[in-house]
Amino acid sequence: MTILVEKRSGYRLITLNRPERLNALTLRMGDALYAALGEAEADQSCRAVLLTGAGRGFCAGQDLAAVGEAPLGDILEHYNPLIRKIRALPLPVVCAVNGVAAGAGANLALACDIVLAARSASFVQAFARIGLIPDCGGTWFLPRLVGAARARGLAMLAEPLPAEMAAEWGLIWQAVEDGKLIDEAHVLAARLATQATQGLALTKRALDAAEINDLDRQLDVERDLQAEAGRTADYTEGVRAFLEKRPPVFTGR
Ligand code: T3D
Repeated sequence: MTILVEKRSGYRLITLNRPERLNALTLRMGDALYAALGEAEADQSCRAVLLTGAGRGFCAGQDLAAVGEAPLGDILEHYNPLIRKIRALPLPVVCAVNGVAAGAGANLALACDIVLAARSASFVQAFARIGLIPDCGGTWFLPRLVGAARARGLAMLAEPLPAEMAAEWGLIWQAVEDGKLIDEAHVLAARLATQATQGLALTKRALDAAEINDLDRQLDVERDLQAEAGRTADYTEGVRAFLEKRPPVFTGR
């Protein structure tokens, strides 16, 4: 099984599982990951996803021994839906980058909502080393996360960016002690699973929309999505809990 799924209380742990190849992606593995995300979305009890890798790497990108599986552009017909799925998933997706994240593997991580990385992990836009361009959203994520100059350096030099520097640059949320990574990621996923799920899903939509909107248009987006958030039971509960001076009990509805 190249993708392992474990149901936890309120969330699912999804593990990339080809450790002998640093979890390099094959088309079947990409499709299996897509299916696992779809199953998480369809499960009413699942309110967050935690993605990580088995072994010493997170994901080394496309399996270069399997590129003959399909023409280059066709490979992305399998991986692009994966990136779109993560971005559009109405659940928070936490990524625990346990080791090197290279090529499509780096950008798979960057597609997630909150990225934690072990201090020993690194991010490599490895594409330039083999004559390719950053894909799986790399050319979109990089300049938005770290700015134009750093995006170009990362993409064109293909040097590993250590986790701590990735956090300093704003590429990821946090670098964490290696031995604490998975526990901290579980705590975060479990915490997110108790939050106002629909509000978080709408937040994802608003932040993604902001990437292309001017302020005027974005204010309209916020108005419309806030109206949706305001119709959720969790909003009612959040306000009631505040007024009653107690912690809210959100149901994700
Ligand atoms: O259509 C399209 O658009 C194509 C899509 C492309 C998307 C992409 O992702 S392109 C980029 C592909 N990925 C890479 O170029 C990264 C290749 N890997 C590396 O540069 C290095 O392995 C790492 C920097 C990631 C890690 O280095 P290191 O020294 O820690 O590990 P290693 O010894 O290189 O790798 C360990 C094993 O995993 C090794 O196998 P072995 O020798 O023990 O049998 C290595 O060959 C294998 N491995 C690592 N990455 C890949 C891989 N095997 C296949 N494909 C890989 N991408």
